[in-house]
Amino acid sequence: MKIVDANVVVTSPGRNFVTLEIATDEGLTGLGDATLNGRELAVASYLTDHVVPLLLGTDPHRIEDTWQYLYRGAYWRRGPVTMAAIAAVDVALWDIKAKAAGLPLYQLLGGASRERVRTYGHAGGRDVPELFDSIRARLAEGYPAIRVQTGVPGLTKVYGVRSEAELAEESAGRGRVARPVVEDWDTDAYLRHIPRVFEAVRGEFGPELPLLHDAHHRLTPIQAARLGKELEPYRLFWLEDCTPAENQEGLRLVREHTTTPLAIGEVFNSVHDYRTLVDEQLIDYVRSAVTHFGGVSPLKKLFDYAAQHQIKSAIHGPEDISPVGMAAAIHLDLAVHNFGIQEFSGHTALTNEVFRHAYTFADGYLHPGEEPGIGVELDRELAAAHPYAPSYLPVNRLQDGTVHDW
Ligand code: CS2
Ligand code: MG
Repeated sequence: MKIVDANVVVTSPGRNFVTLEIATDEGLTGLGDATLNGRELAVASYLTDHVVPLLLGTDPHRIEDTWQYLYRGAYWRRGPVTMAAIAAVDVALWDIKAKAAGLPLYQLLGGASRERVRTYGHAGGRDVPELFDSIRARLAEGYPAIRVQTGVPGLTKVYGVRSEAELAEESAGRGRVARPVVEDWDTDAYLRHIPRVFEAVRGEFGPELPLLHDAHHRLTPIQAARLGKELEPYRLFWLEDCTPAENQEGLRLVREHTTTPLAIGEVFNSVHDYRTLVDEQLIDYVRSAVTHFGGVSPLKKLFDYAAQHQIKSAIHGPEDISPVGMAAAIHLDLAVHNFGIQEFSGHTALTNEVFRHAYTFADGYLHPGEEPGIGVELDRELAAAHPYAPSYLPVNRLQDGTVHDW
């Protein structure tokens, strides 16, 4: 079999997605997700200008060799743009291989290790009553675990905190912004507030519901250590991205002070970003996305490495991972032994029409379906009817104007 064509499709059915479609001389096609939120066109160009010409004429069955060729051959290694581009190739080739075998991808990854894939959903509210409503909405949708984010008194706009109405606006694409929105931040106010929020949530929803919280890299190690300690009575499933992730050594201090489980990795793009964290067992969950980590091949290797340290998988699955990236994730979730949990927010009805997928979400659990390959089809016409629209992630400033991690 030979690759005869490859195209990059940038579409915006509410938010931007970058998709690579590879076609072979035997009529099989494969899809890969290369979406990098806020920097989409950089990956599209990397693929179109520098990767697609190298793929034409090559054997799509040689996934590992192609991966190494693109990674080592470029000389300039790692980085989100490069690794999202390589991820799209990797997933598209796995899609083709699994279709050629007539099997769903998870069968090629070792087969199912479980019947279904546990998820967590997002709840948020500007204040506690609004948060409770949002938690109730997620519970009604069947989510067995819930990420809890809230507004902080005195701050006007905090990442991850939206009313249900704002969330609907955003998913419909009306939240797209041509320049980053500026949010505000005060760490002391946040640290004073969050333990009280979790106390209230436990009081209302009881001791059993698995609760997660994302600190989005905004704390120093000593601040994160204190937060982890103060949240211990509320027994979190995890505290996510508590410190700037690139300082792996910083997590030592957090770990020494708290038994709150730690999760990290959505901004990582290679195993080297995890070395200290895994070797020293400083975290409990690795949270990279298939789409940003170079694909299914390297993420499976990371999970196998993490398993030796009793660390579990928790693939990043926000709305900005396309259904193609989600499908690849769900196949991997079903197959790996050290699966932990899968983040899942779902997509709008329009997005699900552009990317028709075999995976299903029922009672809070996902299943990849039994279609050969990853089980996603791209409706090119519908995709073309919703062209790219510039959109940015927010920035965060302290009250004196200093830029802060968001
Ligand atoms: C978040 C993401 O899903 C998460 O845990 O941290 O929403 C993240 O902010 C976005 O994927 C950025 O594009
Ligand atoms: Mg996060």
